[in-house]
Amino acid sequence: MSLTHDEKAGFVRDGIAVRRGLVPENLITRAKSLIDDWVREQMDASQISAYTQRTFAPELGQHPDLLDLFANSGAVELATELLGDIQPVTTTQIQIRIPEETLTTSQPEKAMHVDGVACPHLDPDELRTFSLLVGVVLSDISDPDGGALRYLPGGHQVMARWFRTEWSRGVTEQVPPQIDTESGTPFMGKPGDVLLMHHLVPHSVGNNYTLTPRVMAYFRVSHPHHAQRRLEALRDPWLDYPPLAAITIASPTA
Ligand SMILES: O=C(O)CCC(=O)C(=O)O
Repeated sequence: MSLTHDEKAGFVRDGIAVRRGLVPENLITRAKSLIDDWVREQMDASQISAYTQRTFAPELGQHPDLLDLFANSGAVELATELLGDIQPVTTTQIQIRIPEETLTTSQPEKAMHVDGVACPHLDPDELRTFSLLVGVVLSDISDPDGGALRYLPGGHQVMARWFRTEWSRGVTEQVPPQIDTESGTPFMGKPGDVLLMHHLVPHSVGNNYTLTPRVMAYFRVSHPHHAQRRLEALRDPWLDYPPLAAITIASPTA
């Protein structure tokens, strides 16, 4: 399992790589059935806001059938190829966008942000950053209005510049104004597709106006040194990506 030179160059330029159909069907079926059971039997409708901020199915965060989506699908190899070395991944985040029509309370949208910086539910001084977000599609996402994740290709460069020149700890804005107003590219896909997204790519998510829940499993992957240099990694987008050094040197705007 490996990324082509074009995929790596695309990742340097856009902050994104997508591998369609990477996760085998049996892993998707097991994960989906666990989540469906949780929704039917354990989901508390009054907690939709809290699940949206953190994770749906918190009880399943360390379930081996969910961790397998990353560990036994080839995704771990792709992440390691980008970062050189990774910290073990021990939890899964499940994000469901519930069809508006079936909601009894509203599900908050998420404005453009990068994860772990100035999160509305965290102390603005606290950084909960990582190096790479890996998203596994668990439902059919064929309508951009179906609660698709929206990302800004190339936004990692803008964010790094903002962190270097304007931002400081305690700032409550999540992104600079020119990014806040962007609507982003919807990430569409089918169960088993995998998104590899640089930690500085801004993204948002809106309501689901279809009749089908949109389900994603996310894995937050860190370079082993990330925790000791969170601030530096916000300002230098390639600090956590030593294997990409040759490509980033060849394209200096990256
Ligand atoms: O896909 C989603 O629901 C949004 C995930 C996200 O942006 C987050 O959890 O920070």
